[in-house]
Amino acid sequence: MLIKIPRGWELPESKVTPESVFRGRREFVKTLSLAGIGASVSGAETGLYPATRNTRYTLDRPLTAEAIATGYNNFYEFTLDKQEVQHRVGQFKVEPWKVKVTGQVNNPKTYDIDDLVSRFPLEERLYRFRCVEAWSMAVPWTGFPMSALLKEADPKADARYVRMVTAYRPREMPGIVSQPHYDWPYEEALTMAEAMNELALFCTGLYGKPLPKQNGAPIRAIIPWKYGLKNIKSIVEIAITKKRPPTLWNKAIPTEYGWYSNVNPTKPHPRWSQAHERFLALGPGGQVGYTMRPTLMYNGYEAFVSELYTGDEF
Ligand SMILES: Nc1nc2c(c(=O)[nH]1)N[C@H]1C(S)=C(S)[C@@H](COP(=O)(O)O)O[C@H]1N2
Ligand SMILES: [Mo]
Repeated sequence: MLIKIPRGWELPESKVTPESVFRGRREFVKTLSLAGIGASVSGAETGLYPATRNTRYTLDRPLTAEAIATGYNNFYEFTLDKQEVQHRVGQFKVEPWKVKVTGQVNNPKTYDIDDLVSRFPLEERLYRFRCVEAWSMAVPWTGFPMSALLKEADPKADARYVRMVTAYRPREMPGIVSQPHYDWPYEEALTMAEAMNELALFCTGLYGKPLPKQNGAPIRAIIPWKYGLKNIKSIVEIAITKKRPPTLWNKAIPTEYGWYSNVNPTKPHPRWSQAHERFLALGPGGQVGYTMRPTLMYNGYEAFVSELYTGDEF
C-alpha cells in the first residue's frame, strides 16, 4: 500500500550511494527485507562490481532507495504482490545460465552468462524508470549496451526486430503455475533501431552489485524511455527477426498496453492518467511512499530517442 510522504523524505543521491553510506540506514529500513539474499554471485562476476559510472547519463532527481528497487517488484512469474516477489524467488536457479542469440544474424551463438559479462565491458548508468502503473524510480543499473551484443551477432540485411524471452520454469517460478491465463513465457521486443539506441542496455547489476533475482537476474533489458513492462527480466533468448514479434502484455490487453509502450504523458491508460507519476521514496518507518512528479515525454529521454518516432506510436 502506498503512503504519501512529504518531499523531505526523498534522499539526496549522495545519501544513498555509495553502498557503505546506505548500509548505515539498514536498521532504519528494517520493515523492508533488503537485497543481497537473492543476488547471484558467480566466480566470473567477482571483481566486476561496482562498474565505473558513465557520467553522460545524469538524473534530475535523487536515486531511489535500494530497499525499494529490490523490494517493490513486478515479476509475475513469481507473484503479483510486489513486496512478496523477493520472498518467492528462492527456488529460482540463475547459475549456471545461458543466453541464446539466434535468428537473422551471421553469428548466432549461445553465451554462458560468465562469458557475456566479461566479453562486453560493464558500466554503471543512472536512469529514470517508469512503470505503466504510474509509479517510478531512479536506479543505478550496471550493464552493457544492447548494440555491443547485436554488433557481434551481426544482423543480416533483413533483420528488423529484436525479440527477447524470459526463462520458463514452472517448478521454480510459482506465479507461472498460479497464473496460467498469462501466455508464458514472458516475451518482449524492440525494433532494431530502438535496440541499437545508445540508451538500451542489457543489465546484469544494480546498486553496484549483481542483479538480485527479483530484479531479473542474471540479465535483463533496460530501455529507460519505455514503460517498465518492456524491461524484460531473466532473459534466455534473444532472437533477431524479420517480422514484428508479439509481446506478452500487448497480446494480453492490446487496448491498454501498446507494442511500443513509450512513456508518454499525453496518452492516458484507459483507466488512469499518465500525466503524473508517483516517484517512490522510503517513508520514516521504512514503508514505501511517494512524491508526485509530472511525467516527462519519453521519460525525459526525448533528446536521445525522438528521432525514432513520429509521436503516434502506441
Ligand atoms: N519476465 C518478466 N519481466 C518483467 C516483468 C515480469 O512480470 N516478468 N514485469 C515488468 C514490469 S511491469 C516492470 S514495472 C518491471 C519491474 O522491474 P523491477 O522489479 O526491477 O523494478 O519489470 C518488467 N519485466
Ligand atoms: Mo510495470
